[in-house]
Amino acid sequence: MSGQVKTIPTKPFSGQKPGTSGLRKKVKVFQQEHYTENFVQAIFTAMPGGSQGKTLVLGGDGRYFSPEAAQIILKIGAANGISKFILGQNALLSTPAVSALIRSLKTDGGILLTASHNPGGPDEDFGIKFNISNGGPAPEEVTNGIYKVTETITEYKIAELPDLDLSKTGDFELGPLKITIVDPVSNYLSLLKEIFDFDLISSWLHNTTPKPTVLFDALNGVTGPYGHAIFVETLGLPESSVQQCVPMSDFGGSHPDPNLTYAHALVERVEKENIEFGAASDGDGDRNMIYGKGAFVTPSDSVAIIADWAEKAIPYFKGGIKGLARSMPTSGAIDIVAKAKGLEVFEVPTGWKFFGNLMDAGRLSICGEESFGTGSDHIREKDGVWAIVAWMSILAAANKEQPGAGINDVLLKHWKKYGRSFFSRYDYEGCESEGAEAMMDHLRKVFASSDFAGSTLKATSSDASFKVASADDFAYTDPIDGSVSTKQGLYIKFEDGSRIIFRLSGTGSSGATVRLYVEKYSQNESEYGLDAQVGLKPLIEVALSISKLQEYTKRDKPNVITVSHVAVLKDFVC
Ligand code: VG1
Ligand code: CO
Repeated sequence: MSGQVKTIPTKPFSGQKPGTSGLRKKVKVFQQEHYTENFVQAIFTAMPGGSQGKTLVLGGDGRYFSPEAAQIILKIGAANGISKFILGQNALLSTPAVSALIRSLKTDGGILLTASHNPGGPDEDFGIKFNISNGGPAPEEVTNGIYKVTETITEYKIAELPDLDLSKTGDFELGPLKITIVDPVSNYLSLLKEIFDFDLISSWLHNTTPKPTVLFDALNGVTGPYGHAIFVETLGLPESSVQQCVPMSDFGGSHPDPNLTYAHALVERVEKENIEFGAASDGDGDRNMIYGKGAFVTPSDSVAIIADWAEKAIPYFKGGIKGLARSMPTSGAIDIVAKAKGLEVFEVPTGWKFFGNLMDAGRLSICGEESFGTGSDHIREKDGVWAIVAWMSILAAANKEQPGAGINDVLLKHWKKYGRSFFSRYDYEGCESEGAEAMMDHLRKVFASSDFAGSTLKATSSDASFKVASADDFAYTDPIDGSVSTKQGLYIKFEDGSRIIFRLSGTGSSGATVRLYVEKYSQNESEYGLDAQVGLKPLIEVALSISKLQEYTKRDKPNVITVSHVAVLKDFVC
């Protein structure tokens, strides 16, 4: 086994098109003979500048099939001239940690083994994603190139090598490959220590009376060791302040998705023990949820509030903020902060890959997505643990101004200053693709009619009505490289500033997920305490009737509703 290269004949598999964030399919699909190999070969073939002599980072959330996929990638990489791989121990690295390693070690990119917040295990999801040398997800130009190769592939190259022992850190050689296996946490932790003032956070946690209680939940995903290193080892909190912190290949059988539905173990303890600050992250560590006693921060508010406090609470931003951004469906709360601060603000399509160019060009510092993704230009992925430490920094700073301030105080103060954007997302998971596509086509036809703009849409259970200002398929021209992305979600904007958006998910592994987003802005203080569900009801009725969603998808209820105060798992009705 000298690393001799074998050329294996193969045939294309259909559907190897990377979605919003990499290729995600059921494990059983990846386990088919040649399936994973084809896609991995396509990454090496389509890699910008070719694969010869490149150094790549490799790691992921530790989900089922990760060790097998890592071995395949090493062998196909060796056969394609890759010179070095830097791996996380046991192939574990959070998505933000991969991005940080690519940037600090100046590698040519990385391969991530993750399906993020999707469940794991032999019957669940696996995923592979390619990141480029800036540390961010490959842009569409590259992912389209990868997809093109998968459509015509006839052979792949693989080196005959023994499996690598992934469990030991250090420098190794594997045939022609140089290998370094690193502790997954240390590089990332030093980066966070450069960004944040841990002494400030520590002093808030230890010198306040009564001491604020904290709970971090890794949902059995990859951030367990990161959370332990931060909360217990760095901040000196008790072991009881972290839970579900051992990465499991099936995430303990649940969804590693930090929302009020799937992070119920956190929600229950926060409520029962009246915990001041609770937080969770997803399977691969790029998402976050902030939840303290009686206070849930919507991701759209979270990014706006971080942007508002950044210069005051986070040393990394002391020199100033360059610009702000959000994905299209995310509420406009951050736009209002940008306006107040005189900063540029960008609206990009859903998916973190669209923020990278703006950051590289020095025009973007802080950005977020409504889907529990928040981050900054310290790396090129969204960063769950960063967002959680950012929120602790804000609370520490807020306590200096107003002793005893909690999450609710920060929220209320923000709304009083800037107004409140009510926001809600309905997810209809597991729909038939045909019906979901037909609903989108139906909406496109409605939008195309000349009298739609200017028409009035009425709610079904009240007198509320909304006048359409504009309606279209969202398209984006990247301000840096001029690339155009079309069909990024259907939106209706109303004259009062409210919005309705429909998108089909690009991260599911089978069938279709319809996402319906609604937003309404209010400057009426008496409404700030309202449950978003109440304030948004008329808009939701309008959305359901104009889209004929129930007719097309045969679903009368969503699976997950994310709103300002509560997210509930509805009965699955199909
Ligand atoms: C979802 C979210 C999107 C996010 C993407 C990846 O995509 O809506 O905002 O960037 O997941 O997140 P979609 O196409 O299913 O709506 V993660 O944590 O999977 O890397
Ligand atoms: Co994720």
